[in-house]
Amino acid sequence: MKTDAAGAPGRRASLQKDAEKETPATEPLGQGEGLVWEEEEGRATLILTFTLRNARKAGLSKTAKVFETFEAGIHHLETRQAKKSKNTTDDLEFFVKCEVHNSDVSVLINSLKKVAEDVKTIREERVPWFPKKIRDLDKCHHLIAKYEPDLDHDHPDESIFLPGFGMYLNKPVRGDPLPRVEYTVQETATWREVYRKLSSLYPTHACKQYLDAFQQLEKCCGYQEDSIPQLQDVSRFLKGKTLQTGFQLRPAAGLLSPRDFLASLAFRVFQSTQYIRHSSSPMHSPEPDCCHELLGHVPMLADKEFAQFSQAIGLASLGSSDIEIEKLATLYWFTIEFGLCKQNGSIKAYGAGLLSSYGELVYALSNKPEHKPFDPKLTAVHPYQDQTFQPVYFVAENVEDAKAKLQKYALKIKKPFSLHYDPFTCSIEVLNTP
Ligand code: NLE
Ligand code: FE
Repeated sequence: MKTDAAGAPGRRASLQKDAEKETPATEPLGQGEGLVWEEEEGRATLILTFTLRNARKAGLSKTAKVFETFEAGIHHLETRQAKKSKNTTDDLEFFVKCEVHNSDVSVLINSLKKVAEDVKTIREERVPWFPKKIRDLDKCHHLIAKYEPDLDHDHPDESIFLPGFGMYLNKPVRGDPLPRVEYTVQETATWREVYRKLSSLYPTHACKQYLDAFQQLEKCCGYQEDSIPQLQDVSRFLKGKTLQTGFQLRPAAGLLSPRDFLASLAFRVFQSTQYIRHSSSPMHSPEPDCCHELLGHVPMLADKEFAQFSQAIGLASLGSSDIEIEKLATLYWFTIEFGLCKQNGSIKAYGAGLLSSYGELVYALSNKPEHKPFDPKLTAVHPYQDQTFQPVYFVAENVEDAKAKLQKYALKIKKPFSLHYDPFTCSIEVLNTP
């Protein structure tokens, strides 16, 4: 986040009189940073400055024509007399903020160069599109195909690609309630096995926040070994009065792109799969399934501090570059998925990937893997793999401390704007935009 005036070209493009007071004569209008915001449906917002010579005789209408030709939506247009010109009354400097189709950006700039001088988009920086309202999450459903059924015959969950599973792979549609799924006897048997084994480990292996929430879920939300809880009921429970972390679940068809997945966390929305792992490998699945969501993620999302931690990663991801997204996804991986924390002199698990896998939960708290202290800067660039157990786990002092460290880290991510989340309207306010 930049707060200096140079980071806000809109503010520098003051009216003609003010410009004379504030802007040194040699500095062009709008000097600062040029941003191209990727808008929905392929539209970009563009900041331009240029000089028009002999504006009185020619040029003004030609300039306007360029914007008309590309059907640019003008958000802001200002002019002032050019400072360095001999012919001051007739040369104009322009500052224009407009919106055009992504594919027209460079053609428009080239056309402008034919009629005007000093055309600048001033250090162009692309800001990736991100959702601003909760309903924009309808566009955040890009899947990552981790396994190719034709190529990866060893993958235990190959059945999730079979047509019969189609009914679980619901593409969420705006306003759709979470679908209720009728699980088969075999699927429920898999759940039973996973549930029974894991709940015997939790008292010694799971962190306190997890245990408290799990107890609540068993008491009030139908968590039990004989039936798979419905996402709809669990979502209502998380959002409702009892716990009030405001998290809600949303159906996802599989593993989502990190950008889309993290963006939903900013709105306290957790995208969850609904199908269940293959019965041949109940104690570990390399990718998410409903055992992982319900036993791994849901209890932790019921904890206030943890919910804030999750949302903080989500907010940090909005509008971030691909490199930053990769780092945040790595942080997510080593905390929300595979995090450990200290508790009363011992180490416990709070990561969902551990709490949903009997095999890895036992292994993670044994002396086999390496344990390192959680430090966002180092953790964010630590290599990870997603095929089998992790060789390294990061240990946080506690959830509060992890949250504080993460928030400090997030503040250092460079963005030419800042964000504010309004929990009442579930929308993002973008501040300091050009
Ligand atoms: N290994 C986890 C499990 O077996 O439930 C799933 C991890 C998904 C990232
Ligand atoms: Fe997960």
